[in-house]
Amino acid sequence: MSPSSEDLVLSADALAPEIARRRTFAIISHPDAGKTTLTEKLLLYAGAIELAGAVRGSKTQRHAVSDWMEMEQQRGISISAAALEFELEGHHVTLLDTPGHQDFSEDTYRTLLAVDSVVMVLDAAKGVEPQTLKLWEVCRSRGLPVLTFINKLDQPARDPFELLDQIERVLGISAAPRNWPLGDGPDFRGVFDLESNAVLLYERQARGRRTAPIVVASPDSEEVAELVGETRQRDLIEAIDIITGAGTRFDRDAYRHARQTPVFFGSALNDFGVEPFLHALLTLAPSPGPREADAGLVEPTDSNFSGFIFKIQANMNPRHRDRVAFVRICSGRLAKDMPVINARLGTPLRLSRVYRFFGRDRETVPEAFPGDVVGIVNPGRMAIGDTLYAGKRVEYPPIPQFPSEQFAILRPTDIRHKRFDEAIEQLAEEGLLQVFMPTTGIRNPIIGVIGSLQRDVIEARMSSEYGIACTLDRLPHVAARWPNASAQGLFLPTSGVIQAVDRQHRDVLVFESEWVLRYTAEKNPGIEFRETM
Ligand SMILES: Nc1nc2c(ncn2[C@@H]2O[C@H](COP(=O)(O)OP(=O)(O)OP(=O)(O)O)[C@@H](O)[C@H]2O)c(=O)[nH]1
Ligand SMILES: [Mg+2]
Repeated sequence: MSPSSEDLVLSADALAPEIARRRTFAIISHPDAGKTTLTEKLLLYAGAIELAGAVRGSKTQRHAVSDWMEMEQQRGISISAAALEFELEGHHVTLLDTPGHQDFSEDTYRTLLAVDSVVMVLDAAKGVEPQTLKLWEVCRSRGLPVLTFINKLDQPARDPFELLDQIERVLGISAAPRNWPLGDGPDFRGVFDLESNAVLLYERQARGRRTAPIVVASPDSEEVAELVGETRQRDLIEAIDIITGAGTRFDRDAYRHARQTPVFFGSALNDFGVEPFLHALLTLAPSPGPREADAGLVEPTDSNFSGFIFKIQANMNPRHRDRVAFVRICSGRLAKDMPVINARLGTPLRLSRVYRFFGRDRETVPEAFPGDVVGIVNPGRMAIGDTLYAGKRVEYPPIPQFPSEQFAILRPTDIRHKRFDEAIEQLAEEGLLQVFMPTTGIRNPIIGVIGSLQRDVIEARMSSEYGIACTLDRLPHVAARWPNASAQGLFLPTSGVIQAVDRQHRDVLVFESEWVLRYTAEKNPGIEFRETM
């Protein structure tokens, strides 16, 4: 007999310890700051992998687990957010490595909806870069606590005070250093742990071999001079004076309320400072909390299972060409074979397979808890933003799609391929593109994206995952709008606007310029032209 959802329900008391040990966070930053490298080193330290792979490397070299996509490995950039789950020191950690490039920012944005806290990586030579600032705004609006890792100290870096000052000025959050760098670049000697009064020495030749921290009596003790030299010691004492004088003390409460970010210095590539950082993550980062839903806050200890889909990815594993929906669990326990309901459709479904992720790899799990990100195979009826629940109905807020900014006609180079429509449908379901079928003139679909790198990804994936060679001819068009009335009854200019329908067969207009859009709006008073649907 298969279990009913009541048999699988756990009480709040039984759920609480599972929830308390969970840490679910995303790593964010401007491109190239070192998110994937840090992810890989966190996995290495946690014992989840035995050897670290490189972001850029030859074909034969190991690649980072979170950059599993072929194009990620070829270009050395992250394109799609990857989920990694592992156990460490009694904690159950879910780490999401996100892409920094703005063309993929929608994927990163959706990932931020699924986590309880964030790690922000800064390049020590560059400080707060534009994309970091944009992502930080999202974190702020969601009240997500942020830990900062200032990376690449093995290279010439900015003055640490200047970096802290920049975080405070540009991001408007107080920055509390938890360790302090001893030099930088060729002169980098390590960090001083401000909490435990310990020197962590950086050994240039020690790649992979971790040095143990050396606890000292105080920053001005003789030992410190012996370890790092008198000049560095003087600089350190002066820095500590300034830090103490400025009063930016670490305050756990301020961190949890996103008013302060604890700051750590290190070098991900050299596996330096990663261990204390991971430890801080486990001890400081929050476990899953309540979440806003249609009928108020849902506590994670609520015994009714609920969660929402924040990402869909097709063909992750060449062995099973399927589409996986990533579900963030918000409350209750999810057990294998449990009947759940999709709130948008009102339809039941039985989750016979629940997966957990490790980059491209996945394995089935018998159960999962709030904070976990699990995969379920999507038979095509689930969409990003869908809520799944058991027991009492609940629905989480919809996940808006970013408006497309660039448009192109997508043509298969061969005659119409039979998998062409299916491929486009699946990539649209992932949110990698928006698709508009012209109702007059052009016979090929028009796709909308945010940036040009997405076009490269579409071309590459159409070819490698569906075996379809295609070309994308860029159109000059700048915006798609959904009128709140049938397009047939509208007054439309004779050129500069393409009439089309979206995947749900709703009328949509694609405009060649802002000017044509304004003109059309003026000629159709009372009609709304919506940016998203
Ligand atoms: N010198 C030095 N280089 C580093 C360090 N950490 C990362 N890098 C290098 O910086 C480059 C970018 O690293 P990634 O980890 O791919 O950066 P990312 O933030 O994941 O980039 P995107 O995912 O594309 O946004 C790679 O060439 C890394 O080897 C470090 O501590 N020191
Ligand atoms: Mg990356």
